[in-house]
Amino acid sequence: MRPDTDALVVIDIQNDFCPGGALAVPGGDEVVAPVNAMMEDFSTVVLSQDWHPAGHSSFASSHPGKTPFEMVEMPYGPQVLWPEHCIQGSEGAAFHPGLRTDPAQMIVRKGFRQGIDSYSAFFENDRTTATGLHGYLQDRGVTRLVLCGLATDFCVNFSAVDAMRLGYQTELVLKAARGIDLEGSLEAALEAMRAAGVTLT
Ligand code: VGL
Ligand code: ZN
Repeated sequence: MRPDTDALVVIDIQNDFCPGGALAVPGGDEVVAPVNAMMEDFSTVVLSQDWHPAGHSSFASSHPGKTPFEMVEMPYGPQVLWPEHCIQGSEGAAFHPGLRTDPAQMIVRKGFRQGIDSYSAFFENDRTTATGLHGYLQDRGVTRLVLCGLATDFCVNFSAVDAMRLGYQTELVLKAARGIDLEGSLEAALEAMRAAGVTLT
């Protein structure tokens, strides 16, 4: 068992990010078994859940003439446009049915504001609007995070870099994470995490 100062943060293991889902990550469902096993070691387990309203501004379908995976400029900076995914209350937004959710004390939802996307479990894509997760972890006395989940190059990457910025000792367990890999985004994300001081194991 890990000390109470360690938390496991499980990013977005939802049906839409698994094979057959709207924004399937290759091998996304392969993380379920290792993540379930890791939960045994932690007294604090947090799950994040991508949770968009219908017509969300990160969907290509909300931008006439645009197609998924194109970039647009949002007031807060560049944004990839995605297929419609993780719509609040939909089957696609539900956790993978094999994922253990009982050990989690906290489920943090993100991306629920119409005009702003949120990759990180800590801050939305303007990098300043907080989700509340940092306050929760601080209140629980957590200083060290172990991250896993989907997708390595988007939500996991942004969460890990924010965690370092907030002062957590941060580890990413690669066997329990999978990436989307848009034009080299996976290698770039691994490099960004290394540069930020994230331990990749
Ligand atoms: C994610 C793209 C859009 C993720 C969420 O969980 O990595 N990626 N929304
Ligand atoms: Zn999303």
